[in-house]
Parts: sequence; structure tokens; C-alpha cells
Amino acid sequence: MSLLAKTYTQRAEAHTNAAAVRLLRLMDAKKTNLSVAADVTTKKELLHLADALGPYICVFKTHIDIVTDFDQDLVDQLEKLAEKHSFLIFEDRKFADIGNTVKLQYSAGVYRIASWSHITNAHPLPGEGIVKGLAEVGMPLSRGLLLLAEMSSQGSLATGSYTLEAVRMAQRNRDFVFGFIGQQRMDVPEDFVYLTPGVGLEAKGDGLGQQYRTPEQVILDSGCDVIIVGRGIYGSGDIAANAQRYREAGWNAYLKRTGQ
Ligand code: 6AU
Repeated sequence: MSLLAKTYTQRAEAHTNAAAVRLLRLMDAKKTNLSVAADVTTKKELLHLADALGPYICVFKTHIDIVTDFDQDLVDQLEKLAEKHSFLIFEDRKFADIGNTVKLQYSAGVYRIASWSHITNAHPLPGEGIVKGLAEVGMPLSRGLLLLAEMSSQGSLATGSYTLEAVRMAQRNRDFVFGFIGQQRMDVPEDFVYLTPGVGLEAKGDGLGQQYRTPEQVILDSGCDVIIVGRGIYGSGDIAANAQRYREAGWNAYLKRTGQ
């Protein structure tokens, strides 16, 4: 059976990373492949989004360094909401330094990301040391890493051989790297999970280089697994109704893909 015809639950068997297994199983259990990108700047707004959208999502994606009134209580409450609604937390930190530095950035500082975020991501740009450094912190805590193989923004330099090298780096580190931030599935035998930003049902861009495709283009045409949606959900209107629309569009594309 081709990988794309398999259900998320069937694919969980091909993974050893604990965060990946949890994610794939909870997507089928909750019937959602929607991740919300909660790019808001206050603790109150962030917690509101997590509680209001929790029922519809598999992953709650944060940019914790944009929260003006960050404190430890925010993280404690976020973890409780992740339990309550059964979603994983993904701090979109986009690490991009040498192994020793990212190890400190991941474990220490104000945010102590590794202590609460199930998933994080990194640019492969510095070379494999970035994965090794993050793994030293993340593996003992059962965390998972995504490599940025491609970006959604116009003029991104992450293309061609850079993207191929990102995939090779992931292949060599499958215990920790379970997937990618990318725009299309690469044809390799291993099962990687693709989380894909740049998703919008109406807008085609944002005037700052962001480019949007529909859930169907992402899940069905490009073989990716999770749609990441930010402003399409919290930008205007009823956020729960917006989330339900994206959830349905993403899920229907997955059902079509797997022939269910
Ligand atoms: O739906 P938007 O455009 O409001 O938000 C998209 C979210 C933002 C970006 O920081 C993030 O997705 N993102 C990423 C990630 C997830 O790593 C990579 C990328 O190539 N493009 C992108 O938009 O929080």
C-alpha cells in the first residue's frame, strides 16, 4: 500500500519518535489534521485561542517570544489545555545556530522551550550539529523535531539541493526528526510527517511575501499531512466557525486521499 493511501494511525507504526506516534494517532482519533498558528502577543489571547480552538485542532503552534507578558503560568495553563483538549504544542522556534548554542536556547533562558513544547523546528542551514544539539535535550524528554525543508514565502532560498540535503539529514536522524515543514512530500521510502504552512481558503498572500494554497492543494495534491493556519482562522470573524471550515476542508482532503 502506498504511503499516501495509508491512514495516520497505520503510519504511526512506522515511527519510533514518541511525539510523532502521539500526533498521528490523535489526528485520527479527533478527526483533524488542522494546526492553528497562534501568532498573538498577549497571554490572554493565546490562552483564549488554545481553549476556544482546542477541540478542532491536533497541534497548537506558538511563537512564544512574541508574547509580551509571558510568564511560567502561561506555559502551565497551556499544558493543562493541551491535556484537556488533547492537542500537541509546537513551539515554532526555527532554531538556526550551532549545536551547542541551540542546545542552550532549547533548554534554558526565559522560555525553557523543551520543558513544555512537544514539537519544535530547526533550519538545516548550520549542518547536522543543530540536530545533534537539540536531540541531546529533546530525546530524553520524548520530544520531536521538524526540519524546515522548504518555506511558504516568496523567494525562499530553501529549494533544490538544499531541500534534498534537509531530507538526507532527517533520514540519518529518524529517532528525533520525524518530519518537515515543507510544501510538498519528497519521494523517499521513509515515512515523514509534513506540516505545511501557507494555507488559506480566501487570501492568496499577505503583502509581506506569504503565499497561500488551499487545504486540498496541500493534502491531496502535495501529499502533506497537517495544514497550519493562522490568520485565516483568527484574522476575522468567528474563530471557531473558521477553524471548523479549515478542519473540514483538511479532513475531507485526507479522506479523499486515503479512499475512506
Ligand atoms: O497562516 P499565517 O500566514 O497567518 O501563519 C503562518 C504561520 C506563521 C509562520 O511563522 C509559520 O506559519 N510558517 C512556517 C513555520 C510553521 O515554520 C514556515 C514557513 O515556511 N512559512 C510560515 O508561514 O506562524
